[in-house]
Amino acid sequence: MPLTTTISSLTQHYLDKEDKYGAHNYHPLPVVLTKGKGVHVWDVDNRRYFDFLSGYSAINQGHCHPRILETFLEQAQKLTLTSRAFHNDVLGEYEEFITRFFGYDKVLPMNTGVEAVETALKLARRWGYEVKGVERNRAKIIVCEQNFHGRTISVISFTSDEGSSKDFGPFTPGFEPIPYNDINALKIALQDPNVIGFLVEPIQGEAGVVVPDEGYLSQAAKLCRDANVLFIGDEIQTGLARTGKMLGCDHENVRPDILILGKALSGGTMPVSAVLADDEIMLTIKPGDHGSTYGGNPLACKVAMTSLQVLLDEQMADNARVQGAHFRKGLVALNSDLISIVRGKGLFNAIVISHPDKEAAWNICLEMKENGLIAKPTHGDRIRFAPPLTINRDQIDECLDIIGRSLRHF
Ligand code: IF1
Repeated sequence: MPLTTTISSLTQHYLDKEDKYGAHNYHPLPVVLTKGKGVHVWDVDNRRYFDFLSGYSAINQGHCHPRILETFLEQAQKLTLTSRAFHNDVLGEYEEFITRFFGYDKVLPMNTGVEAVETALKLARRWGYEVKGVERNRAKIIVCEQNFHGRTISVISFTSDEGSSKDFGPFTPGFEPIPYNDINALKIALQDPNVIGFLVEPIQGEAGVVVPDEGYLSQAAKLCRDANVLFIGDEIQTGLARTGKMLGCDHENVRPDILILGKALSGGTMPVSAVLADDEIMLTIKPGDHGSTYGGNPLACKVAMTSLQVLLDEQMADNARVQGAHFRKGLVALNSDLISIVRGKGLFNAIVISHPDKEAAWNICLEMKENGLIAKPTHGDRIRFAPPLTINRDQIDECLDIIGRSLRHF
């Protein structure tokens, strides 16, 4: 059911430019944003929206958070990049801060999320050969079907998403997919002595916010410990207060052997990611074995410290827990026959749309845009709802009203 969505000539002007000069590697909602503040963004026609994607959970602290911006602007005028060829007066301070914050011996700073995932895979393999003693080039890492860990060739080598991998082969070997949330499948896979790691998202994001059964993460961690296999937690999207705890693994008191962070680590200002581990793993990498031009740059380090501190000072995890529970209750109370499933944790939620029109979720997002809320479908029939963690109860109620009106109008 095609819906009319208003596209002004000014908006169309920007869409045309991107269409003509930019790669067509995305299919964005037809909205052109020009300003962001807190939970709101404005388009070029000065229409205001609630942002219910938050840059795929990179903007947990809210758009243009004043304290993060202040840090950014101050450091940007002082020293932005030294490379790791030289030391600087920020990196050590940051390394101490973040390792104490999460309780690990060391951190390896990178930039994008997928770089941190690749770094974690390299660390696990290096540990597998040099500490566990697996035969060289035989190391295997267990991954979950329907995962999303990024888009490099090695990482898409173990994706189950056809779109992410089709005609990008040949692929990197050494990864074994098992069903997510299936403890028995993990138990069987761990019997292979060449397995050195288990890479898992505490909640699967791109799959449509798939929350595993209570106990899955803790049982998986125990099975890994018993098999001398590293539990590698990809908290790039579930971490940093998004699910109502600082980390998704915190819901089950699981401490990943390798912790991967990204996205909101910079409050949506610039790509900052990090891999945390203890010395037995981290020190298998020697000088010159791994790195990146911008990894651990002073600007990123300062911004990351403030981005983390703000999460604590403004109790964003608690707010995510409270507002998220209220939001899910409100979604259920809409009693819409278009919603077949409501699921999530904290302010990481999604609805599954049931409707014969495969464009239904997309058209509902267009309708919500007309009503002042922007979100985007994933895998066709799921709509992810992930506002900044600063959202308050009145704003949640206003958004529930927008969602309800949009569903009814549809
Ligand atoms: C896109 C969603 C997808 C991630 C997890 C690593 C990465 C991501 C758990 C890589 C990135 C982004 C990438 C973006 C869409 C978005 C996403 F789940 F967040 F919605 F794709 F699944 N681990 N997720 O979620 O981090 O290299 O992007 O910094 O690629 O379309 P990155």
